[in-house]
Amino acid sequence: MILYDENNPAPNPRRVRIFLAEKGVTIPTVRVKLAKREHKAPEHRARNSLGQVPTLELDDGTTLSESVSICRYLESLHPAPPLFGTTPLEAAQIDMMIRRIEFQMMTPVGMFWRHAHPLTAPLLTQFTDFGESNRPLYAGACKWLDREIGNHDFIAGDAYTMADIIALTTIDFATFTGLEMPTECTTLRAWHERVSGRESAGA
Ligand SMILES: N[C@@H](CCC(=O)N[C@@H](CS)C(=O)NCC(=O)O)C(=O)O
Repeated sequence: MILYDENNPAPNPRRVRIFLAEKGVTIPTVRVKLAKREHKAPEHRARNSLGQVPTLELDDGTTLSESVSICRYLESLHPAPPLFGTTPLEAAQIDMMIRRIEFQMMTPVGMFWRHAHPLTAPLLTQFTDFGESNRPLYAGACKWLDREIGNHDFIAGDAYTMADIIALTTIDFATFTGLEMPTECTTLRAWHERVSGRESAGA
């Protein structure tokens, strides 16, 4: 197996690296340099039709993309510790939080990155007012997640799961782009400190 990867701050490959670190599993990686547009080269597009990272290549040459799908596959191969829940209800709750974080938080972060950040300016026609309009959406999503965590230790309850990995990588990337977590999000901040203290967060 080979994981086609990219270094931080790219958030999506980091999801898979954190997942692997939590499992204690190592997979050989090949770096696909986004800054050099290697992800859009024909050989990488043959692995991932959208020309993105991460992509997992199996020993028979089959390729899998989408960070959450890659992690689901790896979860089947390495069930312990469980990161996608152990009961139908837990699995559904984790899935719900992953989808909500991706839509409510990652979408505004991605739009801000594409349309308001100087590093992406050479890559597309930016609509900076639109990009900036995602700043309050991200802040609102942080406040929503702050309330969702409530009295729980983790995003989807009392166990660390894939939902924590999605939220951590999204928030860290948001910070990199210049989007800040509102100061009143004290529960979210405490959660962030807790999960950032895990060894896997260094991935
Ligand atoms: N939904 C995909 C998103 C993958 C993605 O957007 N990866 C970024 C790097 S973090 C990328 O390849 N960007 C380049 C592009 O989209 O052209 C996943 O979860 O794997």
